[in-house]
Amino acid sequence: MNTNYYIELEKKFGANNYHPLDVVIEKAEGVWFWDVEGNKYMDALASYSAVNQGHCHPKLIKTFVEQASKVTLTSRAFRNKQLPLLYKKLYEITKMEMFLLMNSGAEAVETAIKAARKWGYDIKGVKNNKAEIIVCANNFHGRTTTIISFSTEEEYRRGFGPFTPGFKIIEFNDIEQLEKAINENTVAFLVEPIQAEAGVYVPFHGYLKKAEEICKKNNVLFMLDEIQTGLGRTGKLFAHYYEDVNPDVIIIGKALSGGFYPVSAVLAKREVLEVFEPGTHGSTFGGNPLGCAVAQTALDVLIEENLIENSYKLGNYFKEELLKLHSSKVKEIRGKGLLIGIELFEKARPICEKLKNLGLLCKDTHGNIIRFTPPLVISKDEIDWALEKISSVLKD
Ligand code: IF1
Repeated sequence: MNTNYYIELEKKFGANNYHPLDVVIEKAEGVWFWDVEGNKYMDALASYSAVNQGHCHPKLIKTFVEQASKVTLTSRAFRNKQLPLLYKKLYEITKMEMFLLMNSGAEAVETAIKAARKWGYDIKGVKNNKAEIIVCANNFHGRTTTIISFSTEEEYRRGFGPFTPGFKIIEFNDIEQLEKAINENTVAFLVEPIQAEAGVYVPFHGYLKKAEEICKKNNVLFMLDEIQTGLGRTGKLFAHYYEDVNPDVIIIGKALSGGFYPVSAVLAKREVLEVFEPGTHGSTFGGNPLGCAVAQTALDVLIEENLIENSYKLGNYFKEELLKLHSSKVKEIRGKGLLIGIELFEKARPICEKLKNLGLLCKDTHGNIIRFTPPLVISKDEIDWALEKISSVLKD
C-alpha cells in the first residue's frame, strides 16, 4: 500500500489532534527513517528527544526482547527485580537520593506537583489547600488538565476548563519576578532549564543558580523539568549541569527509555519523596520490569557510547556551520548541544515541507522556529549531510 492509503485511514478514524507531515514511516535505524514507499529520511526530531540513543538501538532491542520474554508487568502490589536495579543506576549516575517511576512525562510532572504540595503541608507547614507553585510563561510540561491549567498557550487551554488553581505565572529568565512571586504559601518553583517547545530559549548564565538561591532562602523547592533537555540532549547529562546547582527535584522521561517504552521518573532529595506513604500515589505500569530494564540499558548506552560528549561537540559544530550561512532568512540560532532552534523571519512549516522533500524531517514550533534535535548518535558526516539540505533551503 502507498502513503495515501495510510493517510486516508488516519483521517477516517483518528482524532485530528496533530498536523503531521505527510510521510508514513515504516522502519527506523539510528538517525534514519524509511517510509512505506522505501524513501529514506533523516529524523531531525528524535521524537522530541525521546530517541537520543538512535532508533532501534541493538542493545535496547536485546534488553527489550529478553525482558519481555521473562516478565513485563507485576504491578507494585508485588516487588520486581528491575526496579531496584534502576534505582541503583539512577543513584550512581545522578547522586539524587530517592526516585519515583512513572510512565509519561506529564505523569512525572503531576507526581512532582503532588509531592511539592504534600511537602508544603507536611514539612513546610503551609495551610491546607493553600499551596502555590511558581511556573514560567511559555512553559511546556505536558497536556493533562492540571498542567495546562498553568500553560500560557491559549491553544493548549481553550475548551478544557475549569482549571486547577494554585499556580503563579512569572516571566522566564527574570529573577526579580521570581523573588516577588514568593509568599508563605509557595512550595515550589517548576521550570525547564531551557524552554524547548517555546522555541529553544536559553536563560542567562547564572539564572538557575540565582533561582536556586532564592528558593533555598525562602524554603521553596527548586524543581527542574529535564524531560526534554535531560539525558544528554544539551551536551551535558542534564541541562542544569551548565550551572552549579543542586535541585531538590529533577523530572525526566522520553530518552530514559530510548523511545522503546514510556518511562519517566521523579528524582528527588529524600525529604521530598518521603512525603508519599503507601497508597497515597501510584500507577498501574509505573516501575514495571520491562520499562525499568529498558531504562537501565538506555542509560548505559548514553554513557558507554559517549553520546553526551557527541551531543556537545556536534551540537557546537552544527551551530557554528549554520551561523556561517549568514542567511537573511535566519533571525537567531539558539540552543545547547543538539537542542537547536533556528528562528526565521518567516513561517517555518513551508521550510520543513521543503526539507522533507530533500529527505530531512524537522519540526517547526511556535510558527517561525525550526527545531533541530536529531538522535545523539548522529555522526559528523550525517550532520554535514543535514547542513547541506538546510543551507540549500535557507541560502539567499
Ligand atoms: C505533544 C515538545 C510539546 C516536554 C517537557 C513534559 C513533557 C514534554 C519539557 C510531557 C513533552 C512532547 C509532548 C508532545 C510533543 C512534545 C512537545 F516540547 F517536546 F516539543 F508538545 F511541546 N515536559 N513534550 O517537552 O511529556 O507526557 O509527552 O511524555 O504533547 O504534542 P509526555
